[in-house]
Amino acid sequence: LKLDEPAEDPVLKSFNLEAAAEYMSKCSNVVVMAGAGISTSAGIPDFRSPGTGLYSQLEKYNLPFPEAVFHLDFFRTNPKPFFLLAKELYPQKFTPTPTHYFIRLLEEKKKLLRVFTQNIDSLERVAGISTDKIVEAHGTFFTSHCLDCREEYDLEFIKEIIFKDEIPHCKKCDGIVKPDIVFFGEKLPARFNDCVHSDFSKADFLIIIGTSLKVAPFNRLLTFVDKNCPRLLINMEPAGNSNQDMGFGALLYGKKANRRDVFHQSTCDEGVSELAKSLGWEDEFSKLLKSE
Ligand code: CNA
Repeated sequence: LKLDEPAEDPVLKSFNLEAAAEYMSKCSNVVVMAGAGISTSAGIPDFRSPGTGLYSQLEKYNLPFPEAVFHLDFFRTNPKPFFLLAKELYPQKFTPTPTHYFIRLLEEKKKLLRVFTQNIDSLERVAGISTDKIVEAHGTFFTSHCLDCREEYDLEFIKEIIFKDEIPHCKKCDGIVKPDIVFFGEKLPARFNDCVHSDFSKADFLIIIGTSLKVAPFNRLLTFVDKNCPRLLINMEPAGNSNQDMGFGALLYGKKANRRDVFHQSTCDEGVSELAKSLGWEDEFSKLLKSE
């Protein structure tokens, strides 16, 4: 801060969940940024949690480095590790978590502008959130395409083959069929860019939940909201990195005076129940959970 610049007033009364909820109760354009942590309670492992995360279980695949499993060049020459992993990732049942239902409640309350999810498990759809409210930033397992002729295949086709430990090949040209999830080196869906442009300047409250904020460009989105838009992070651990000068890194690593950021350290499901409670939505939230 330069001496001649007046200090800006804080946006929140204090930096806890209650103050965030009080602010949020007046908002109508809430944007949610979600990651693998919102689905771990549905039995789907995340990537980076030590011990349980998928990256810590990849040794058996002899990869040059863990992320190689999601690199297109590596996949073209050796798709086996990806399909073995896909089988492990495949949910036993597609059961959304309380966090998914909280996002649906946000929509029912007419507060949800959009949920941007990095997840590929499609549990947002299963929870009944309208598809036009969802941006699947890293794609989905729901559909697949042949890498060579682009023929489309559905989930059943892929599922049957990966559960036989085989590689799916195109019925037309024999190319490898790859689920429509975004690999490193691939472009994000066009819808992602369109919605980022329309939504982040409009957002009046940002919830970041269940993500390590390690993957770009997704992790930069939190810097796109207005400087007076509060940002609530609900996660088991601090997220972001120390050299993100505008992101949570700055807040957590003490580089900047805080005006509008709240870090609520808990599981996603506990965090959203407390948030629902602070918003006075406790009964509706538990009714919704019971009805599903
Ligand atoms: P990540 O890097 O594995 O980080 C997950 C974060 O969530 C970590 O900070 C954890 O501490 C935290 N976390 C885990 N469980 C909980 C919980 N119950 N409550 C609160 N916090 C929790 O995953 P990101 O999403 O940040 O990374 C982006 C990758 C992960 C995307 O490209 C996804 O496609 C990919 N991914 C998706 C899924 C899925 O679709 N369910 C599963 C695994 C990985």
